[in-house]
Amino acid sequence: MTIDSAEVLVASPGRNFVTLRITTSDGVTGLGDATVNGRELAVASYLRDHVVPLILGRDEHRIEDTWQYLYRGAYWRRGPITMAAIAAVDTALWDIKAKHAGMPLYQLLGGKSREGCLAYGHASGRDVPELFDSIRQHQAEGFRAIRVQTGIPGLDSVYGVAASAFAGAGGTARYDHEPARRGAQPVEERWDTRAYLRHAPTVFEAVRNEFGPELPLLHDAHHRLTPIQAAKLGKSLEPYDLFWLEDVTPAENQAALRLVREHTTTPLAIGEVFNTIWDYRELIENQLIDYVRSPVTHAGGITALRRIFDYAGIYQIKSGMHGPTDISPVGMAAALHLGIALHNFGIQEYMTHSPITDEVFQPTYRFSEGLLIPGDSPGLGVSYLDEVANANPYDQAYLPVNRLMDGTVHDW
Ligand code: KDG
Ligand code: MG
Repeated sequence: MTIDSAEVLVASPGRNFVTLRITTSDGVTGLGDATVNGRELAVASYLRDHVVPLILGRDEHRIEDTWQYLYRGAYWRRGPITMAAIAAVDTALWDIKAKHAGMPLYQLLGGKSREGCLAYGHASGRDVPELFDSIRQHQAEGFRAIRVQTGIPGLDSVYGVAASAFAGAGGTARYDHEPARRGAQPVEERWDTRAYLRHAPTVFEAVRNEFGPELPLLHDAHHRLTPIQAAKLGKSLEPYDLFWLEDVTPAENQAALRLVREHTTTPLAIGEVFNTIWDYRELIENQLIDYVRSPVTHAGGITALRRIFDYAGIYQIKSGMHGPTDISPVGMAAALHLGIALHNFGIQEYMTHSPITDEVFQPTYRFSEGLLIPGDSPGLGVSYLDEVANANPYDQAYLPVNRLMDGTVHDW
């Protein structure tokens, strides 16, 4: 049995997604997510022009060999586009293998290590009262762990706060934090680090006073701080006992995390923009982080991400896979099959998809009492309805660009 066809499907049901569908000579299909937010067409071209021609006719069961062939064989290694393309092939081949076996994928990854994957949702508000409403709504929906982001006095819009909360920002529902905006140019935002560092501890103090000490709280600094600013933030949030503080500094400089670590016991999570195990080497070996943020979609697929988690597990570092809306239901299903099987699972980010997205992908995973549970049908348990997808063609969208108050381009 061989790979007979591989289609690159680009559509915008609710937001843009790139999906790879592999079909084998005996008619089994597998899906992989290759969505790179704001750069979708680059990965679609990489797949169509350079990967699909290489995998046609290959033995669909040789997952490891295909991974090595695409990674080492390209000569040009790593990077988000390459690794998302490899991830899509890898995920689709795991989907196919599990369908051949007649088992949900997690069975091939070692079976269940737990009943479900603890998920965290995104609560946000322009101010503290709005944030409290959002936290209450998430608790009512069943979330047992909650990410907290708020507006900052003096700034018009801030990462992580539902776009619709900001007048004229184009959001449609109260809590629809979707950072990519449709249009030919990215939206520009403004950022003030000192205002943020002053404001953040006051928000967490208010949340702890209102919701008590038990609720696991998370926060994303979204790569905006210098190492010493990050250290200061971690220290100032210590009294509020965060589950994690995420992406405190731009991740390229792994050594920066040593400085942060030396100053704070707030747990650190990083890596949603990493693509390989090499991006984590210093962080894991020196125990500078507590959670690995890479998702299946951007880190070379199940084969490669499993290696990162096994390596992290040696140092008691846990998984915390990225799960925003730009990880498609295919990427989310892959995360849940891996997460339920892993020993060192930590938590799963879960930003629910829009109804039109779910209509295309028909995910069988479910959210129940704070846990995400992968489907039990053979494979990943995700479909792709061409008719619905094709009615929603690709529509260019970009993540925002960030500038400091004086106009200097800053990390977003
Ligand atoms: O595509 C970028 C988003 O997925 C990212 O900004 C979301 O930081 C993010 C998160 O933690 O979900
Ligand atoms: Mg993040």
